[in-house]
Amino acid sequence: MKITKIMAREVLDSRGRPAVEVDLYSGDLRARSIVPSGASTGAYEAHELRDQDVNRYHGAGVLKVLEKIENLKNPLQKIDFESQKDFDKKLLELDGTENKSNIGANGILSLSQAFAGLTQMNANKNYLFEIFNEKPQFLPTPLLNVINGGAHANNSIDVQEFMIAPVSGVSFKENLRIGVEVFTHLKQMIHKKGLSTAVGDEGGFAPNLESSEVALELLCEAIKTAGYEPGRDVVLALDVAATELLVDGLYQWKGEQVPAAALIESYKKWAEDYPLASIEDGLGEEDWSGWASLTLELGSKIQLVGDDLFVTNPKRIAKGVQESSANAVLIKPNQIGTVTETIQAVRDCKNAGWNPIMSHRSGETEDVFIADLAVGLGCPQIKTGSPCRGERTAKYNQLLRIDEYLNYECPTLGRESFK
Ligand code: 2PG
Ligand code: MG
Repeated sequence: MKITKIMAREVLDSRGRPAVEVDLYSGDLRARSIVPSGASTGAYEAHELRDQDVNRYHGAGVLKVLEKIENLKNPLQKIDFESQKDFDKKLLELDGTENKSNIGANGILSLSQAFAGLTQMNANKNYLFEIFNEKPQFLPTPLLNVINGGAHANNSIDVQEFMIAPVSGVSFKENLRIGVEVFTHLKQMIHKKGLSTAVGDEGGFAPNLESSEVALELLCEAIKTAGYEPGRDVVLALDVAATELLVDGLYQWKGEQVPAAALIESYKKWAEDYPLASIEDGLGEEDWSGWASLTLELGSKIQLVGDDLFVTNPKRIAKGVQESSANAVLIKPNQIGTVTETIQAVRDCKNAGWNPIMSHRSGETEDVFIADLAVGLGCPQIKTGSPCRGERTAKYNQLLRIDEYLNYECPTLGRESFK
């Protein structure tokens, strides 16, 4: 496929920060892609290039990336690309750095994702997922982030994300409905307590609850009030984002400075007291030994997901597999920077018998790329915020369309999606 025209522009993400959007043309075909951005970013993520010019968007502008893309026009338009792999390889070559700091991962991924869009059009497919797999065997279970704390909220809760995962529905559509019903009851319950029901960056509530335990209790109650059984119909998942809790090598946890062992004790207790199916970033991104202990203690019982720990990087995933550091990986395309490397990360996970979980960023866009990618790559779960705020529902709505397109015959794995 030949690229005939490239347009790149500065648009906005859901936090009102600049993001890179690319339009890639091949003859009459045009594919568009926008790249999201994180707040609790891992230190080992591919580099997100920003202008650092304080006179524009407080330094967050992306004009430099647009300039870099301008310079890529010539080399990219000369080649007839055979595949995504081919295209991404060329991008990496032109960037020439290990962490994509030359063009910026935001620049590279916008081109890479747009190329996937062109491939879809060129192959005359209705949906993007079909270029990865035309006959997916299951649709992902949604992980809906409904209560926010940590770096994503202004309250005193240590844990960054409290998620509900509806598992007893026969289809994605049914599971989403169950999740939304619980979300609605949760809102009423928070309102009755006289607390704020304003939503945070990912559409979850950020009420001023006293502790993580209170949040977990509240979730179980909301599930019951909605007419469902915690553990059977809906399970819970957390993103602790523990790197954010580290101060001088110790974790700020429940108002004290503690070592990893104290957090592991809390998780063991929670796993007994609540229908907890998954904990993401239970420890910090450098705490490899802590992660190994955590996995030894809890890995046979629940899903332990590395986000900042692995940053979707095949090299870090390989280290984790070797050291039995976790049993699942959060997959964020912009942490690694190309579609090809994202596919590789998912493949490596599966080869290790680990779950790949597709994920959004806290600063998202209307682009639904990850919804199709989750389906096409066979990710058992997708985490893309609460069922409110347009940039979050955009992904869930795309999955509803895909569910319909597949005649509601493509099941979800239910509780099995956490195995
Ligand atoms: C996370 C994400 C997404 P951010 O920590 O998993 O929920 O947050 O995009 O801010 O890194
Ligand atoms: Mg995370």
